[in-house]
Amino acid sequence: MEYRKLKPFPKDFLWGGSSSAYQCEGAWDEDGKLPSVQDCKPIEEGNSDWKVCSDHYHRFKEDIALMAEMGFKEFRLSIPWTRIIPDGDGKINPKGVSHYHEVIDECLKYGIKPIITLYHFDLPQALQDKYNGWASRQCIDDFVRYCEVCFKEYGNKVEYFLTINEQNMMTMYNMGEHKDDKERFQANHHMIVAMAKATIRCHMLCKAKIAPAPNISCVYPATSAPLDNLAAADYDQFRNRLYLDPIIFGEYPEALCEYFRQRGCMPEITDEDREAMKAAHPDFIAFNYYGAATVKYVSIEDGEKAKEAAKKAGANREEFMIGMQTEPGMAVSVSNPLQETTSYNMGIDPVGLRLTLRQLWERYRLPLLITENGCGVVDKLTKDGKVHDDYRIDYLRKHIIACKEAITDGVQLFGYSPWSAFDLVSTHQGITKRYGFIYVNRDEHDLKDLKRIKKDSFFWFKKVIASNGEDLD
Ligand code: IFM
Repeated sequence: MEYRKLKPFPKDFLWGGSSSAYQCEGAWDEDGKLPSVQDCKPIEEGNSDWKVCSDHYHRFKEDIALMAEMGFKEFRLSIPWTRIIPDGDGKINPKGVSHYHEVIDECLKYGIKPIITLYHFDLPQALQDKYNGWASRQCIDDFVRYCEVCFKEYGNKVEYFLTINEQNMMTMYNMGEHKDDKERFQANHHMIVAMAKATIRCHMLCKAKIAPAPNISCVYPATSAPLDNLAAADYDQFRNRLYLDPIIFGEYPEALCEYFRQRGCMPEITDEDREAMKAAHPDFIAFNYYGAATVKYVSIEDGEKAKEAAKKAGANREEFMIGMQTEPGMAVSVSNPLQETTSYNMGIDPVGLRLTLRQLWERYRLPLLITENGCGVVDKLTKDGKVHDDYRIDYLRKHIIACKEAITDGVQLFGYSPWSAFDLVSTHQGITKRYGFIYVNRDEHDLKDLKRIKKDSFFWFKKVIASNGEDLD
């Protein structure tokens, strides 16, 4: 609906920006850190590796000072498990622990609240080698032990922890490279139990609030056909609710359980797992949003054929994506000609953001925090030493208005943390695809001087924050 007047953002609304360690820190083997699975993954052709990234590990003071200049109220960063417990289950690394005390203290010096992601795709490689990572139940206890170190060390200065970033993307795109769906969904279940147990321990050990941080988007049916509408509801269970219902309600969505059973991939759930899932109560929901999904119905037979064809195509990324986005007898994800996209084919859909916010609020009744949303494109450093990123301003403006509309709808939204605070290395498109308010002067392989340059969006966002979201011009 269209309102005549929109409500203002709450007075203490958290404006800021996000990052993840392996994409910005560099220093991949310094101060006792051992490799994570990200450090060991083959690099896509033409892209830079993770060794230096934006060199944030060494330049965090400069970066945080710039965030303070923009007026940030929060900064979302991740702590790599491999800096705190380098091999995942052995000795605690004092240098790693003290580094994040310094980072957190630097944020607090400026009144910026650090929001800490405990896991952002970066499993210790040692655990991958030792027991096949999340496919093993042992990973639950090792993750919880690592989280406990963080709660004890930082819990008296950090107000917000996030357990696992984009668990749903890891499962949907099989980032753990599991051998089949049975193992893939068992690993997913272990992550759910690990989050539940970490949530419980956080509440026991400190006063901080804690939440999951999946990538959530509303799902549109490709047509008004009844079966496409069913596909949209089913895909919502698969894409979104599979990762939120168990941690918030303590139960998997029912229809999806039957679907998994009939496909032979229902995870084994112990009584202890159920108990932890029921006893865990996240304080809020953090979520990343980059555009709505659109699906159409696909029969079991056609879906199986599409998956087989994708498998045969092997390493071809496009075919791989088709395979991963097809759920036989449920839905296939399709592109939406009515949704605008960026040059990297990512959605630009602020209406979808409003709808997503409403659906989350209506379903779970927990306060919401947007932990990622942003415009990843090629930015050009012009001869005058500036970056005129009016497209980013336009993108963010539309999404901030959508947040305001959702707040007017009654949604309890308490922060907006776009991706990313400053330029960092994208997982698939390297540093070429940039999201930040602050330009980092480097190319894919030429590190140049890594100088920080304020983009036009820097000055614009500063104004937005100073006016608490009223001045969006
Ligand atoms: O770079 C990623 C991030 O690690 C997780 N969310 C999506 C971002 C942009 O693609």
